[in-house]
Amino acid sequence: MSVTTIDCAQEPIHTPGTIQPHGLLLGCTLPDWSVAHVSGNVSKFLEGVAPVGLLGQSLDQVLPAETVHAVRNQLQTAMLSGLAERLDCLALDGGTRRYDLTVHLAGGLAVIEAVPSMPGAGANGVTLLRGLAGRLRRTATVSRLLTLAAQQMRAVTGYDRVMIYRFLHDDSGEVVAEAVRPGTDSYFGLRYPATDIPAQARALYRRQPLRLIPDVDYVPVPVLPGRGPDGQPLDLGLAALRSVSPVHIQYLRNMNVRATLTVSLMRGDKLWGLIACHHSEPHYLSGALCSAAELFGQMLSLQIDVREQEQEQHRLSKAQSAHDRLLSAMSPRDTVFEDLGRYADMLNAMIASDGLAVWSNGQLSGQGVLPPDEAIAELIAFLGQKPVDRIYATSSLAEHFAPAARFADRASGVLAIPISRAAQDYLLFFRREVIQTVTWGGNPDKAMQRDTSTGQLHPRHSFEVWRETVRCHAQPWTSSELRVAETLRVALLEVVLRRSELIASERQ
Ligand code: BLA
Repeated sequence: MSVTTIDCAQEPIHTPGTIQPHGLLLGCTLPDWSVAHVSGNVSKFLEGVAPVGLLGQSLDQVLPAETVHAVRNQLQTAMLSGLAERLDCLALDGGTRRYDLTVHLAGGLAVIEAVPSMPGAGANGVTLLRGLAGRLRRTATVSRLLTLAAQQMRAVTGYDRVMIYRFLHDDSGEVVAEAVRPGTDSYFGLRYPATDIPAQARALYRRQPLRLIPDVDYVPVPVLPGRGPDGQPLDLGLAALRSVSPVHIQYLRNMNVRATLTVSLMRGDKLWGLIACHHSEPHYLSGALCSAAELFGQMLSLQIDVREQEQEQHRLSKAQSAHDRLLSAMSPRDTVFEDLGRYADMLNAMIASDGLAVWSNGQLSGQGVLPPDEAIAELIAFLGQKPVDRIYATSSLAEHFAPAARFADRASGVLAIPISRAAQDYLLFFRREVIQTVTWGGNPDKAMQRDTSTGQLHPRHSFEVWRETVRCHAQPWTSSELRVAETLRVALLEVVLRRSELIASERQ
């Protein structure tokens, strides 16, 4: 049976019915703050308290007044932010132990989670953030920034391996920076298929920016009762202690990873990537250090955003000035139609290409590496099916237009700018094939299997490096090139219009 990305995305990971055992969870109905859910491990943290005894009690009877007060206030913030909010170092009973709390709203219930505080742990968090703020601001490139961030994160949290994992256009991902303990395998540069982190998990990581799994071999603790008054299991989507999908647990075991921390990296409201940390032994981080790691992720996200915007802006303004030069050089009597060669350098300064051509009045004139003559008519017919009022661009023409596989070496990428409304005229940029070797962390075609007797999904066992040769792909057109192409389209239409007016007036 073939297993697809959709199969993986079906698992309701937000309602596992259990939590990880390193903390406790309470769910209270509102507005009366009566305990409606409790994790089966409360007696481990609160002496002499049995889980069932708590159900139905008011939170005031369970926790000290000061803690209840702080929790109530923090729930207000959580309701506004739609996220889980943290509270550090609070008492849960009359004893001396202190806990780090998170509070959020789920299905109308207030969900409170608590993990033991670690004295002094906050200091490391400050180090982490200070290091980032100071040094990272001064790094020029994104890749240097990411490597420094991985090193900084590893130095403070002590994980064996800290990776910056970046999502690509097809939701696969790549390890783009890494810091490892000497002797630990490197995953730098490896690609992983989209199914490794399915859609519902990516959606959760957008809302819940930090996930800690201190020990993959944990015994899950049930949340009692299994279903609430509405007959539904408690939604643990925003719960820090949420039990991890068994498929993912198996995945980590297959990778020989015993503990992880994952922090989301956002660009706008999109999940740009993850900081993914691995350890070969159980590894726990205090709530204070988790807060710092979460903030570190947010600061790094902003730094990535700033740099990517700067790069984009730089490319755009270079292209924009080439665009202006081109238009001031062109007159209605002398356009790209009359003399493409004269304008080729200016065009390529805007949008780099291996071949440049104009298709006008059923004829192609061009220069550089172009598709073979006999393929042109068919290619133009294919382009003719696309809307005339926008540019068309692909870096893998053969995927959309099968005959292109025959001339992939000459033109795997095409950017077509329609420059007249009635007749089918185009300015065409071509890019040759760039044969790529993608190094996957395990064969992506065998990323998952289904157990035919139980119907359950399993991740792959082997993460052995697997090389794939990708053909029929050109260097992708960047978003700034596409924006420039669109402005060029509008400007050329204008020039073409003036040219036809001129020709018409001369005929009279
Ligand atoms: C979750 N998979 C994840 C997560 C990562 C990865 C980072 C986030 C959860 C976490 O650890 O905190 C994948 N981890 C990686 C990758 C690297 C890494 C790519 O270190 C690279 C170095 N996984 C599968 C298959 C399925 C699957 C076949 O391989 C589905 C059938 C599912 N992965 C899966 C699920 C989750 C997940 C369901 C969510 C786990 C959870 O949050 O409960």
